[in-house]
Amino acid sequence: MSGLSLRTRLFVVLGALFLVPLIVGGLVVVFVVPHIGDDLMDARIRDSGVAVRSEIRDECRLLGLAARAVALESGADTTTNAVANAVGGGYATYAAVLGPDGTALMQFGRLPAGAGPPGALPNCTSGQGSGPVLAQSVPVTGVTGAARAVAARSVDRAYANRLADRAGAGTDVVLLRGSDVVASTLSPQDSRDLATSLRGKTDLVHLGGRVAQVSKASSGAPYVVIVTAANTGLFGNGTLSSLLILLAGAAVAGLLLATVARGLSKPFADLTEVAERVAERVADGDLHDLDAIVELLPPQGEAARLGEAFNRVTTELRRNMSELEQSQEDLRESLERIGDTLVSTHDMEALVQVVLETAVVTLQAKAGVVLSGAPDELHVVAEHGLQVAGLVAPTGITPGAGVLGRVVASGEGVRGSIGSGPAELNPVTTEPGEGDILATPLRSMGAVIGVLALYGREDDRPFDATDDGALRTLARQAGKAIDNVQLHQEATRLSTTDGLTGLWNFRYLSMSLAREIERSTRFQRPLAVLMLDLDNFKQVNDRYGHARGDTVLRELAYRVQEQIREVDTFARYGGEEFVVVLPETTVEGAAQLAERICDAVRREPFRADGEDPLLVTVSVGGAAFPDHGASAATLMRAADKALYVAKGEGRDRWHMPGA
Ligand code: GH3
Ligand code: MG
Ligand code: MG
Repeated sequence: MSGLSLRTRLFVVLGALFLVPLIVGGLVVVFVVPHIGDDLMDARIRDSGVAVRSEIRDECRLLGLAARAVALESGADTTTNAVANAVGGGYATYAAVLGPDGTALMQFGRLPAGAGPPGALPNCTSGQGSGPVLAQSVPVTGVTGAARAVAARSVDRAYANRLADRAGAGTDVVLLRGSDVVASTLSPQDSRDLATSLRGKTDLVHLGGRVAQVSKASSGAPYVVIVTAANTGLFGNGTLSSLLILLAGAAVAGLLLATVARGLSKPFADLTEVAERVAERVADGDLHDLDAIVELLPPQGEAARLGEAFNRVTTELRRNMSELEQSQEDLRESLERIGDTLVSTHDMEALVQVVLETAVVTLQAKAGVVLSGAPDELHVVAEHGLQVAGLVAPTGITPGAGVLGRVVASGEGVRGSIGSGPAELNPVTTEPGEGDILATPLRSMGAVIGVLALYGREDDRPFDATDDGALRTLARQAGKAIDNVQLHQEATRLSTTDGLTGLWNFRYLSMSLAREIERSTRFQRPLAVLMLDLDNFKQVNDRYGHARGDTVLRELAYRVQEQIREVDTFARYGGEEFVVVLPETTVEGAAQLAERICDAVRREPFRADGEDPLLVTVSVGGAAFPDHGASAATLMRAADKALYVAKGEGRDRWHMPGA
């Protein structure tokens, strides 16, 4: 039974419990009930027998009364009337007044064939076997020539039917004289067969499907009387119907059992199904929505408790899995973060810091450092946890010196215990001198620019080849990002600076001036601009060539740059015209600077290798915010006007309204 499902087992056990009483009940129905039926049947047939015999005896008595009536009436009336009254009143089927020799003086009705002469008819009360007629005769007195009066009734099929009616529905009656059938409700053949099979029997006899009661001829009932009926038992045809009932009962019980077994086993079937589903999910590594599966379980009972236990297991499983997923997610996030940062940031230092921190966290290092500056002396650009780990921050490292310097010089990474033997692990005093190190060169534009180094693992396990691979990957990505930053910086620089002089270009000047005007407007601070234009510059180009003109422009830029402050914006406005934006500067301050610029240009001739020195001068126009202009455009126009004035006044000078 161990291989069977719970449902089947329940079915079998419950079946046994139900079937035992059912079988007992069935046996009762099959074996006892028919007997009860038989007994009832026997009693009924017996009663029928009694009823039939008493009917015959009553008939016999009635015939006696009829004969007596004929005798009496024959004395008082005519014999003709006497016999006619007996038959006409229904008391007899035949009546006669007989002479002493037995011949009929007067008769009415007919005797059936085989009844013999009327004088020879036996009295039914004598109990002697009679032919097909019941008869009684009495003496007649006082009537001339008459001796006896007779009343008789034909014993035929009609009479048998009457008897059968008395016996009850479904009953047949057969009357015998000796072994001859006198009258019967059955066919002549059936009657003879029945008579044959019952010969010599008395009382109740069971014959196949019939019951018969046989009673001997007696006084008043001079026939062997057989009363018979089909044995229908309690429910008709006993055994078959009992079997049908049994089968129907078994079918109902079976259905009931199947339902009960199913109801009892369903929670376990559900649990099994849920367990299988969860197992499938776990096998697929998908632990989401497990609750939804477990909720399929019934809310109460043992199965529910099993389900709860099961839920705890899945919850625990899911917790472990989600922790795992979380740590994977953390790693993925930090890698994504570095990816985002690397792509988006153009701040070199922040970028290097992120790379370093990602390396430290990912490889679970105690500390880390990034040095750059190759091929010159290396300097720290990012560090993490050095002080906490009790490590010296590297200083004064030159490529080729110590562990870090060698990585930069050779372009080869290093992994191992510092100072453990090999030359590449031999430190200088100004870098960490003990513990484990994992370092890899940082490259940009194909050249080694620095080194990324990690010191010691949190769990004190030495760095392995996998760690090395991971660090190289990070360093490679960092290198690409640094390239990006440098390219971006170069592009930005190119787009806002002038290629010839390296000064800010017109575009940057516009942005810068707008910003300064806004700031001065908001804080009501002074602001001034100077516009510069070289004097007779066309002649320089014409006389010495365009290249010499370019050199002069660069020299001018240099000389003016020397005169201005860090916060001032010095831009090439276009051609040989320049603009200086002077925040926090009044008309007086601007005028002083204009003077200094003119002087710085004029004072020394412009020299160039293998060329004649050139005397160059510049004219300057100034304007102040907000007196000469409250917007960028009006301020610049005012400065241009002032420049025009300076040119008009003879060049090599400055002009500024109000100064
Ligand atoms: P002035 O300003 O004193 O009135 O006389 P100018 O000769 O300087 O006249 P202007 O300002 O109109 O001359 C502009 C000249 O500057 C024209 C051009 O030959 C020269 N120039 C402009 N841009 C450049 C440049 O980028 N390189 C060189 N070499 N020359 C330039
Ligand atoms: Mg000009
Ligand atoms: Mg000019």
